Amino acid sequence: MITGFQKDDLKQKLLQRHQVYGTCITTNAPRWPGIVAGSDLDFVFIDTEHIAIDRAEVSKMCRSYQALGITPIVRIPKPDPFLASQVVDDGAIGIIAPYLEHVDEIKGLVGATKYRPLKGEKLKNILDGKIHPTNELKSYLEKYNHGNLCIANIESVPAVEQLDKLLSIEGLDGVFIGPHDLSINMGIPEQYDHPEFIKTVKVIIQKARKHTLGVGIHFSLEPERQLYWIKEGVNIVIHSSDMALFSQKLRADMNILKSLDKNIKNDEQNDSSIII
Ligand code: 3PY
Ligand code: MG
Repeated sequence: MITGFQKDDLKQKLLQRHQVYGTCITTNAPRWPGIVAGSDLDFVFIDTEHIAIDRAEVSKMCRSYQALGITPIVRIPKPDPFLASQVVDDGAIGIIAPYLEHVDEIKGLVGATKYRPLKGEKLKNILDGKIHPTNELKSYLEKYNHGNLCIANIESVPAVEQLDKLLSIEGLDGVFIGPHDLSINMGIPEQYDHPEFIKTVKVIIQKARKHTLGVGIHFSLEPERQLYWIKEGVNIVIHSSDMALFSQKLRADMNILKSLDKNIKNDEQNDSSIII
């Protein structure tokens, strides 16, 4: 463990309204955590919604990043509290679930991250405020789940329509805006400069800040897009992914290398035309 790293580092930074920085990680290559650690990130976002990584690999990734002082946040494939508490057992500090639109989904995820390992009727009654845990149980659960983060992926019109209700759930720490799903749900696929898209993202940011939650938007495009949204109030910077950065750089480099090749071919063609 890196000296000084505390499990609740990211939570504290968010509470103090600091900017935090991370990227999406899709590879389980053993050398990757050390390489990523060179970029001074606060967190990594490990996505198991769209990326095929199995449970043991996710756990190894979480523990490696944690050992390097980087907070692992894992997106589970669906808003299932059993999956959420499982991934925390496996070493995730933060969990995100996609496409949240219902109060009960967020409550279930708060239960899984803040009241783990409690489940079933008792947890439901506590979350609904019908019963209260004893002081002993409360302090046990607080200690057991210290530093855990519960983050909601907001990425649809129905979610935006009842955002205040969704974001008022106690125990929720932050919002990740999914621009791809949101734009598709709005009927304007990938039109990230569309005035309606910009207006909607601004509403989500303002509401998240009003509820004192961290908020970020995950773009795999140029950093200027992140800068724009940082100026609009984003404090969780989820920039790109290993896969996107690699493919963008590889494509750009190949274009440079092949342009030389094209020049040579053009020269050869010119030469041959001279010969002819
Ligand atoms: C989206 O763009 O929909 C995402 O969920 C990005 O992580
Ligand atoms: Mg999404």
